[in-house]
Amino acid sequence: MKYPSRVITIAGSAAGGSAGIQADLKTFQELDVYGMSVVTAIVARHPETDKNVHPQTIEAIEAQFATAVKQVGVDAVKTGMLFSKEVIDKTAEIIAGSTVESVVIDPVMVGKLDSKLLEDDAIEALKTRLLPMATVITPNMPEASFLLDGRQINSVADLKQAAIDLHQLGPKYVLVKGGRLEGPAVDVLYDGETLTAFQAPRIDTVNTSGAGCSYSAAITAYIAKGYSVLEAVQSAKSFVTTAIEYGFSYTEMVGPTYHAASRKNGEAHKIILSEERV
Ligand code: PXL
Repeated sequence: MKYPSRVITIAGSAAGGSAGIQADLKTFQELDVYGMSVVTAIVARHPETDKNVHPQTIEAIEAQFATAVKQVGVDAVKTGMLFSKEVIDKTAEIIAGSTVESVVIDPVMVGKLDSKLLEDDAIEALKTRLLPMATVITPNMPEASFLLDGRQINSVADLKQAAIDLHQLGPKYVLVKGGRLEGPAVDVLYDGETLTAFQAPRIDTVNTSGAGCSYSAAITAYIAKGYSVLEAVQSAKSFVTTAIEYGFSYTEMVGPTYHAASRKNGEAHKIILSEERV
């Protein structure tokens, strides 16, 4: 038997199970890769103190990555919530010191439930230390805007220009996600030469907690399985669109996407591609 590819997420633990490490591991399992994790912080709101982010120590972060490398080995890595400059520096150092070939960076900044997932003084470290090491970066519109010094992004044309400009920071591929636009759900991928737009139907739901985490986790899983970046994005978008379609909530709060939806329903959303050379 060929063993599954080995994938690790370096991210925050979302106690509610919809986002962060939990979304990543559910996605890895659905796509049949071997999932591992480095927890950078625990996100869980204390009912009395209101404290929501509980960072882990640099030592604990290093220990988790070292354990995964020694016990199992790592084919691909994804990063999510890193929270502080210190964690970003350490993450860059441990990835650079490893043999991992594929690196997906989701530049997580703010959660749907209004938690601040990246400190203000960490953005520069993200730009200069981590993004240049990436195979793919996956900013949503607010994140792309932050990384481009506050520039407005309001259209597919803006997504394309943002992808071209973010490519200057050094990643091999930039995927800017247009989830917050109206109309079809369009994301734009740029590799330094060609812009590719990926289009899926817009799904009318509020239950999208962890959709971005799951999307980047799925991209990482497909790359680890040997797909090209373009194929990985296409397959991951189909997976996450189905997960969003079957999103639900147990309470009055914004609920999770349904990671098992593609498997249970044998369903895949068709993603329309269009290419343009720049
Ligand atoms: O969806 C972004 C996100 C990422 N990582 C963690 C989170 C969230 C949103 O709440 O909690 C740990």
